[in-house]
Amino acid sequence: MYETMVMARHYEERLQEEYLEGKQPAFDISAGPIPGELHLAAGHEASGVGVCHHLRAEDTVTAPHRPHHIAIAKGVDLKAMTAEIFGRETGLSGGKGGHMHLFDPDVNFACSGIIAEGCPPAVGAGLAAKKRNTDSVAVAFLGEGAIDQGAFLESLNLASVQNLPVVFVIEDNDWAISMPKERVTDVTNGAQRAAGFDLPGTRVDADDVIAISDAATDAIGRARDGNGPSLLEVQVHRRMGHFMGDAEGYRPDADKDAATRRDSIERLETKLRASDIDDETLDELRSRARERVDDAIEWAKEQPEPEPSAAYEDVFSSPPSEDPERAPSVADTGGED
Ligand SMILES: Cc1ncc(C[n+]2csc(CCOP(=O)(O)OP(=O)(O)O)c2C)c(N)n1
Ligand SMILES: [Mg+2]
Repeated sequence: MYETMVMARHYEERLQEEYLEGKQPAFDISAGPIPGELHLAAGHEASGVGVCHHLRAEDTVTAPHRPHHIAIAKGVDLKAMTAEIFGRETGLSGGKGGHMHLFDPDVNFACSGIIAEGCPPAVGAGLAAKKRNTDSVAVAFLGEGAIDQGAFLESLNLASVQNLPVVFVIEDNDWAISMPKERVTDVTNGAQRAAGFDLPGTRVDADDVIAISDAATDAIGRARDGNGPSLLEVQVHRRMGHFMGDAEGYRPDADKDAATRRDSIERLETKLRASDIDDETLDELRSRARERVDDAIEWAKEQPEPEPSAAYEDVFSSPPSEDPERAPSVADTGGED
């Protein structure tokens, strides 16, 4: 878990550097090696890792717009994921999905930029597992800012009434872009939402990967054993802006400082040292994690960009035009498909 957490943190730090290249001085979001928006998850590692290390490749995970730590913990191919983020042809979706739309059928992982959107597909995966009589489970991650969305509440209901093997994990980082949670949500503890659906709800108050893993053992075990869904909320922290380029003018300095001080990786290091894991072992794990990240980034940057002529491939179920030079018209896209 330590190695995966270090990998996830180093990944975000390296992407941060790469992302800024070429975008300054007048922040041009389309410039540089990583075009488009980028939401980094530094400070969320304990949640993705504490939950996903209980999962198998055949279990399904859906993640929100801040997905990298969860994807890494679920075992998504790091090189193909990085190439996707860099918009390259060898990326998970041929470079057309970008960082918010990673999709890896090999380990049943998907994410979406639409908040709470991962909940209904996770319920669908849970229903499929039940109908197929397997013991696979599905986990839907979402932010605390998404817990008032209909998609989440309807998913809790359907999972509950059908007794499906689904675990909903709320990552509470206190903020939804610039909105503090107390201004938009009636409960301070999102796990309380479970009571309205007659489900177990648990909150882990600190971003302590061991405590999160313990809570996930119960929730995932329950789902695997056919005892139905549950809801887990975990406290995490946003160490960076909502997205790259966010100056965070709305955020008090004390809040930012507190998020930086509460480092889940340091917390785990302290625990590991107390269990007689020596510095040399920790160094080895850290180096191996960083090397994997650096290799993936170097590899991705050398990958080719997709051919412009392939722009419509895999985008429409029936391409609007066989002629790559011709842009789709309303008539093209509004047809029977
Ligand atoms: C349905 C929908 N509404 C609004 C948005 C715009 N939006 C993007 S991220 C975000 C806030 C998300 O906050 P939270 O769920 O707490 O996740 P965090 O960014 O804190 O990880 C919003 C409102 C969206 N992507 N989808
Ligand atoms: Mg949030």
